[in-house]
Amino acid sequence: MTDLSTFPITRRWPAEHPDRLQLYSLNTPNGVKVSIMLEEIGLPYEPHLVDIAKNETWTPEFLSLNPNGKIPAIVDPDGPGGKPMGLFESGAILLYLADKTGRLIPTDPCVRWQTIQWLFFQMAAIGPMFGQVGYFNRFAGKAIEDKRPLQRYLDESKRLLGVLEGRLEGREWMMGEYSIADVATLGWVRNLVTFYEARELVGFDALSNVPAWLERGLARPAVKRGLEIPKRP
Ligand SMILES: N[C@@H](CCC(=O)N[C@@H](CS)C(=O)NCC(=O)O)C(=O)O
Repeated sequence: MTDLSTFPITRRWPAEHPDRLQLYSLNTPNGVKVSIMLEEIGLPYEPHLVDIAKNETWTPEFLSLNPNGKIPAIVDPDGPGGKPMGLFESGAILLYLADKTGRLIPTDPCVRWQTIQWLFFQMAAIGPMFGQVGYFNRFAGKAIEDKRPLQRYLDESKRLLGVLEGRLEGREWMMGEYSIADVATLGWVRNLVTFYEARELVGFDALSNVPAWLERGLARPAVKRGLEIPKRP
């Protein structure tokens, strides 16, 4: 039986099936990237709910796996060389799982790098900007009277959606084929126009390729399942 006791995170979130990949997460737009990916590739895993509303990412056990105190994070008992490995940052986890299974990343070197480029576009632009819209439009920042911060992030999010709209022209998915770039981006676009209540503010319905892509993505059974794992309490 695999021994994960060298990972302090397993003391707070014990592994019932230590031979399976351990996922520490919550169904936020960053969290669901990994659960969607795991559902897509069918790798056995054990999800553990980390309640960010209770500051559980700031506990010593969680910080031992991710010193940056953010979900998602994983421990793969069958890491490189068959040895257990911990990993955080959703983009790194997606790339790791894609390489481990040979799934959702093209093998042609040029197309592979372009997939990584669009993954970074999500990580560096879509996620941080849409997240600020959430803060200023829906959460604590909503009470701030000066609307310039909200407007700044709305403008940038609208511009980014325009980039995505262009990329999806003539393509079903961001790389043509469904890939980790879509896995990373779907949950963020969904959140922007639902949970963050910015659908009208970013002019979503004036677009055509992005809404059609989102609908296609949300219809995938693995996406439907992944969006609920681990479910918010
Ligand atoms: N760049 C990180 C961002 C992760 C992140 O921001 N996670 C949020 C939830 S979506 C979190 O754990 N927040 C808890 C907190 O800051 O207290 C990634 O993609 O993994």
